Amino acid sequence: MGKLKTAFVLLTIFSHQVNADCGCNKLDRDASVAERVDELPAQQVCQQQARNKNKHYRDYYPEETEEEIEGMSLIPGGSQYIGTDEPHFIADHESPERLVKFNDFYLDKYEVSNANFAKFVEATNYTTEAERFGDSFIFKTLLKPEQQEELKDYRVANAVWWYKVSGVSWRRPNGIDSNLEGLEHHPVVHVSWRDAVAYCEWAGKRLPSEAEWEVACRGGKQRKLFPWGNKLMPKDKHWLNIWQGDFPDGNTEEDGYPFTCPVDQFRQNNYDLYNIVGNVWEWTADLWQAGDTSPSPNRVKKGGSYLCHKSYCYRYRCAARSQNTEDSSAGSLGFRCAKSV
Ligand SMILES: [Ca+2]
Ligand SMILES: [Ca+2]
Repeated sequence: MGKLKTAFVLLTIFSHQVNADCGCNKLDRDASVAERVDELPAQQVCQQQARNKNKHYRDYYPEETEEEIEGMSLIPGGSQYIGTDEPHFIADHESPERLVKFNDFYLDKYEVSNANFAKFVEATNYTTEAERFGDSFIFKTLLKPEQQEELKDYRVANAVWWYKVSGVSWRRPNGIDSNLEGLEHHPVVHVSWRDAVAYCEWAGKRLPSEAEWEVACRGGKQRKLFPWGNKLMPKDKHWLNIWQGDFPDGNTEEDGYPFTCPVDQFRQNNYDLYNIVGNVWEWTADLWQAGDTSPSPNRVKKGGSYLCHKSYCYRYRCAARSQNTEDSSAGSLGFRCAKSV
């Protein structure tokens, strides 16, 4: 196969893998992502809302001595609206708003870090999919200009700021010459959905469902855009790691981070969750299209990343959602784990 043809095939294949980051994903979504329940009686809804109002998660069980799990928050079960009737990306099926019912569960306070993923790899000799494929996707500004020129045929169609680069993996997240020095407490990236599932299983945990993730994101609040409310920058502070300036050529880095930030950097809601929006996208357990039996189906990812900007990827809202195939990996995609009570 000639080089040009190879490049075309790669562009075609991988545009399906990471195109969600450019807002061009158009897959239909089946309605069964979240567990739906009938409308609760009004009194029960009021009780639930009162229970959820601006409380720290520990306040829900003042008389109980629930098991504390290191690095995890207990998300109290109940009913909560997820989704929105005011969708920004209709094709993403952010709407309709619906009430979901869920049990107590634990969720990692932080995205899984490189240090923790390294423990998993050391204990299991696990090889990630990106390592087996031999490449992954990184953002263009991580490449020198001459590297960008050399690899221009390996950009993603309709998202030419993504380059597929040989040798990039979680161990070399920012290019073939990079390493994890100084990134130990940054989120692990270049991990596929299957890699994330393997890690969570090793840790005695699991990936959260989309509904669980979104309920946790909302922090007990109803119908808010962000985990803390509707304003992007209350008190004129940065509450998440996204992109400031003009995408994709002018990141002013006003939040302090051009790429990933440490997993414990931005505390965002009353459930003590950090970077639940922004920093890196997070895999969830859910299929994008229910019943998809293809070999590598799309899975739902949530929360947006350090590359998101309102002008093209306004997906750092709790209701926002996107997808990638199970075997995809990129420098802006990680995960956190959940655990049933
Ligand atoms: Ca940033
Ligand atoms: Ca995140």
